[in-house]
Amino acid sequence: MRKNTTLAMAAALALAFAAHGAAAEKLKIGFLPGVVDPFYQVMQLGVEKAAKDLGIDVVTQIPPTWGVEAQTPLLDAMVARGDLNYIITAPTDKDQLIGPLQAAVDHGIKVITVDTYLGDGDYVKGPVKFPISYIGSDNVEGGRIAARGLAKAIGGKGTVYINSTNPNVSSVEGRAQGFKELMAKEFPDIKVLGPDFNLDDENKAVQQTAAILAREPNLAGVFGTNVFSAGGAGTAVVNAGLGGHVQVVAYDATKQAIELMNKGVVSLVLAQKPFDMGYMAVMFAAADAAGVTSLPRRVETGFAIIDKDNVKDPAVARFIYQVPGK
Ligand code: T6T
Repeated sequence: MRKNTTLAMAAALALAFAAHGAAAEKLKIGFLPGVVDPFYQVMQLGVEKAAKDLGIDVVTQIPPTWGVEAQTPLLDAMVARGDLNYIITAPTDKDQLIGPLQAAVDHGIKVITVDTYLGDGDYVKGPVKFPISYIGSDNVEGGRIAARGLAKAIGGKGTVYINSTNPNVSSVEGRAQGFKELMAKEFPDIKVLGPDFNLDDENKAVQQTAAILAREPNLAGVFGTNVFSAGGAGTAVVNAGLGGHVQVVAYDATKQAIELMNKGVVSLVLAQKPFDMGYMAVMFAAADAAGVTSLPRRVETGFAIIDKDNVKDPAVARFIYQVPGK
C-alpha cells in the first residue's frame, strides 16, 4: 500500500514536471514581411508587442526589395534553422510562394499569412489550404473606397490613372480590381488608365506618373495603390505644379501621404491596420500551439479613412503609420 502511494506520488510529480517543462518551452516564430517600408515596420511593432505580452521569441527577416527573388532565400534560411514553430509572412507573389511555404509546412512549421495571401485567399475551399489564417485588409473593398473618394474629388467625370507595384500580388491586385470595377459600375463618365507597375520603386512611380501627366493633359486624378505608388504619384503631381488640379488618392497612411494631404495634393488616405495584423498573427500562433481549433481562416482588419476634415481627430490620427525614431 505504502509502496503504491509512493509510486503514485512519483508518477504525479513526473507528470507535473513534464507539463511544466512543456509550458516552459518557448514558442519561436519567424516574421518575414514583404519589404522595408513604414507599413511593415508598424506591423513589426505589433508582432513584437504580442511576442512580449505572450512570452514568445521572434526572429525577423525583412527583404530589402519586393519580390520572390529577395523573399524566398530568407524563407529557405528560416526553414533551415530548424528551431521555428511558426512563420508569419506576407507572400510577395500569390502563386510563386506556395511551393517554398509548403516546404516550410513539410518541415513541421505552421504558416500564417498577413497582408497578402496565397492562391485565392480562401484557405477553406480554395486551392491553397495549408495556412492557418489570412489576416489582412479587404483590399478589393479598399479599392472601391479609393474609387468613390477619387470620383468625388474630381466631380464624377474625367480620366484617372492607377499606379501600382507588381502583378500577381494579392493586396495591390485587389485594390486595382476593386477600383476599376466600382468606377465601371457607378461612374460611367470616368475613364481609368493603367495600372503601371513600378516594382515597388518610388522613383519609377514618379517617372511613370510624370509620363502620364505629360501624355494626358486633362488627367483628373491618380490612385496610388501603396506607399511607394502613392508617394511617387504625389511627388510627380507636385513636380508638375499640378497640386490641387490633379487629385491623388493614397493607399497607406505614411507621414508623406498626410503631408501631401495637408498641402492639398492628396484628397484621401486609406490607413490599413498593420499593427493589428502583426499582433493578431502572433496571438493566432500562440492559440494554435495551445490547441485552439476554431481560429478564423480569414480576418479582415478594416481601415481608417483619413481626409483633411478628420486628420486631427486622435481617434483617426492614431492609424497614421508611426514608427518611433523614424
Ligand atoms: O500597401 C502595403 C501592403 O499592404 C502591400 O501588400 C505592399 O505594399 C505596402 O507594404 C506598402 O508599401
